[in-house]
Amino acid sequence: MFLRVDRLLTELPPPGDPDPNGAAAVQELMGGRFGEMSTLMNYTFQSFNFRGRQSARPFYDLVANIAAEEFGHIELVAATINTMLTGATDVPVAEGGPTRSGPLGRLADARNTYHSIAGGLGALPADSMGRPWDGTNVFSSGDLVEDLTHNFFLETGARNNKLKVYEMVDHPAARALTGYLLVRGGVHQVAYARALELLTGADLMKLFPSPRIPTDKIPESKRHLDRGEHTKLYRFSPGDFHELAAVFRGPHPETGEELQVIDEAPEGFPAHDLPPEPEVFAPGYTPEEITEIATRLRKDAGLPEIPSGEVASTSNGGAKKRPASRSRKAAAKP
Ligand code: MN3
Repeated sequence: MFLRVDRLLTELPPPGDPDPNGAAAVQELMGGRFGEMSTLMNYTFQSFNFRGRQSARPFYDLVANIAAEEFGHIELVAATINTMLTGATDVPVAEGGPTRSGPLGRLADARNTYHSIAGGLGALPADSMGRPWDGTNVFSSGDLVEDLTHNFFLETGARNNKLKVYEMVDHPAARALTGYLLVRGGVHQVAYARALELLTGADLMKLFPSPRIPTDKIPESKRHLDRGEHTKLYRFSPGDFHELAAVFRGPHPETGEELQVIDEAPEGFPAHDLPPEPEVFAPGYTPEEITEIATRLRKDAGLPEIPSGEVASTSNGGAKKRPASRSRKAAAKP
C-alpha cells in the first residue's frame, strides 16, 4: 500500500512569466515514452509482478522503492507544468502575431490547447504532442535480468529527453525540474546497472556516463551534486524495503564517491499555492464562493480557522497581476 506526504521532492520557483508552449514541451517528461509516468508504471508493475520476492529480496526492494520515488517525480513534473501555465491567459500576443479577442483568445495559438480547453491550465497524462500515455510503455517480463536491463535503458533515454527539454525551455521552473531529475535519474541508472552487475557479473560501470551529460556544468544540477544527491538512494517507507544497501553500494561510476542508502525519505518542500484561474473555471467560475463554503465547513467541523496544510511562502505569490479589463472575475485572494 501507499502513504502520501503533501510535499514536493525538490524546491520549485513560484509562478512568474507563463510559458504555455514550454509547458507543452515539459509534458514529454510526464507522458512521453521515456517520461516519469513510464518509469513509475514500469517499476510499479515489475514490483507487483515480482515472483520469489522473499528469496530475491534486495532486488525486489530496489525496484519497489524506486517506484515510490517515481510517484514523487510525476508529482513534480505536474507542479512544473501548472506553474508554467499560471497566468497563461495573459500571455501577450507577439508583435505582428494574430490578434484574437476573448479571455482565452491568446491560448488559441498555444501548442497544446487541451491544457486550457479540456483542463484548467493543468498537467495531462500525455506527451509533448498531446498523445495520451498508455500501458504499452510498460515492460514487465517477469525475468529479472530482462527487466533490469530495460530499466537501465529507460533511465538512459529519460535523461537524454530531460537534457533536451532543459535546452529547449528556459523557464525557471522547467530548469529547476530538469536539473533535479537529471541527477535523480542518474541515481536510478546506477542502481539498475549495479543490480545487473551483481546478478550477472557484467561490468556495466564502463557504460557511464551515458548519455554523456556533464551535469556538473549545468547549474540547476550542480546544486544537487554539491549536496551529494547523485550518490544517495532514499528509502521511501516508514518500515519496509531495508535491503537496498545489498545492491546500492560501491563507488559511483563517474565520481568514485561511495554510494549510500539514506534510511528515510527526503524531507521535501511545500508546494506553491497556485492562484485560481477563473477564465478556465479552476477551481470554479467564482473561486471566492468555494473559499466561503470551505471556510464554513472548516468552522462547522471544529477545525482551526487557518487552513492546516502547508504551502510555500511567497511574498507576492509571484504570479503576474491579471489586468482588470480582461478578468471576468477577480481571482480570490489567497
Ligand atoms: Mn524519475
